[in-house]
Amino acid sequence: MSYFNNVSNIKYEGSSSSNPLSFKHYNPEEVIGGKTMEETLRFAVAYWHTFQADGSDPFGVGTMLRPWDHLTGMDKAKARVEAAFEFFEKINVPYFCFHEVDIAPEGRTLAETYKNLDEIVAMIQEYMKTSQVKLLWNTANNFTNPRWLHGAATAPNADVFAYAAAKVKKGLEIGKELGAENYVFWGGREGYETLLNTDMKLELDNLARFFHMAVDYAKEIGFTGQFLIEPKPKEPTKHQYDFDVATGLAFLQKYDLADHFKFNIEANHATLAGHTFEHELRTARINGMLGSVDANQGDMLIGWDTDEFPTDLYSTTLAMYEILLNDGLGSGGLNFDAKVRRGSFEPEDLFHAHIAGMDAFAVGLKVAHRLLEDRVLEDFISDRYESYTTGIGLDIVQGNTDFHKLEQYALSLGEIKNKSGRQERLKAIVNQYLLEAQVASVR
Ligand code: XLS
Ligand code: NI
Ligand code: NI
Repeated sequence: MSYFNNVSNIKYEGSSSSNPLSFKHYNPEEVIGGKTMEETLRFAVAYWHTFQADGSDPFGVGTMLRPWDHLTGMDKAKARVEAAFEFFEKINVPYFCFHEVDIAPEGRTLAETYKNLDEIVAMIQEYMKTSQVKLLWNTANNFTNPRWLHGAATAPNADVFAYAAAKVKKGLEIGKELGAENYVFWGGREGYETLLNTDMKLELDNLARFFHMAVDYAKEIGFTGQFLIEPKPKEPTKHQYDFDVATGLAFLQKYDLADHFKFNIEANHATLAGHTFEHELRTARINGMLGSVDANQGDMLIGWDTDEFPTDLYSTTLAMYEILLNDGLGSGGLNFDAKVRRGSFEPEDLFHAHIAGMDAFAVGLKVAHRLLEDRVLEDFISDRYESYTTGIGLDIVQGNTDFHKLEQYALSLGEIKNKSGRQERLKAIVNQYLLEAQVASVR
């Protein structure tokens, strides 16, 4: 049975190809900086957006046409697994990611949900035996069902906390069974709507207790995947507790969890927090906490999480720059937490969208690699901070001075001379590298 009949395996054809169903820049075997593109980029398909999303929005019903539409319940779930593995193979991604509700329908009871999950997980396991595709991460959907309306691990109701724990426990068992390389905690409804009814301290303490129990259980069953927190500042709640990387890091450090977690950074969540994507990547990287990426992009004119496929080459370049400086993503990857627009309702659009995203990151990788090779920004930056390599600057960074000595030094200074930051020049250089990457691959 084939679900995407009119699409065959997507191949690299180079930037001069006019075949829309081909990669123009993503050449999985091409070696850049000692690693193949496939090894560095580690792309993943998000099960929820690609096989579940129906295109509905607050103003209209679903629009997507999918070859499994006529089915229901477990039959639909099984068709989706078949379709998913066909899609993974045709688009040539090495990884996928899911919430448990994406792969199997919730039952009337938790036990029934487990039963549905076990059946689908066994089916996925069979497919994984013959397929190359691996599980980048799984996660729990503890936000859609009405029981989560006040949150999960931060809910005011202890029964809800217990139910959330059971779901994560099961998720870790599934992750172990399927060889997940990471396990993700996105905040869902962990946050608040109004402080008038919220015990913020208890909710945060409980969240930490929840994470500690998850760490303990992973150890108990021998689940060795990396734990990841995915920050987001708002939506669905007004204030999400895992606001951004800096907030998440302070939380992890306060509760003695920092050794067990890294961050899964989503581009659109960064911009919702009032940061750039690269700011969040940098904050995680310099703290040794950059784990994985939800590769998408937002829309500056729309104030919510639009989860668009990433096509902005400037942004993918600066993201890949951080990722290369991080020496790659380790067990993480670039997961397309992105959905086709409501008007792009044909199955074929799923291919066009992934091709666009994969090519955008491939260009980003090439350009970032050349920028690093030529030490364009590195040399400029080390020159900019040169004053800290000798004299009083060296004393400061080596801890050999104090306010008395610094005051004496300052009093002896004549007029202070600053150097230009050359921002516009640097942006022009990055553009030059971006355009040259294009030209080079057309030749
Ligand atoms: C929602 C999040 C979600 C996580 C996984 O905004 O991005 O999709 O990635 O729960
Ligand atoms: Ni995400
Ligand atoms: Ni998102």
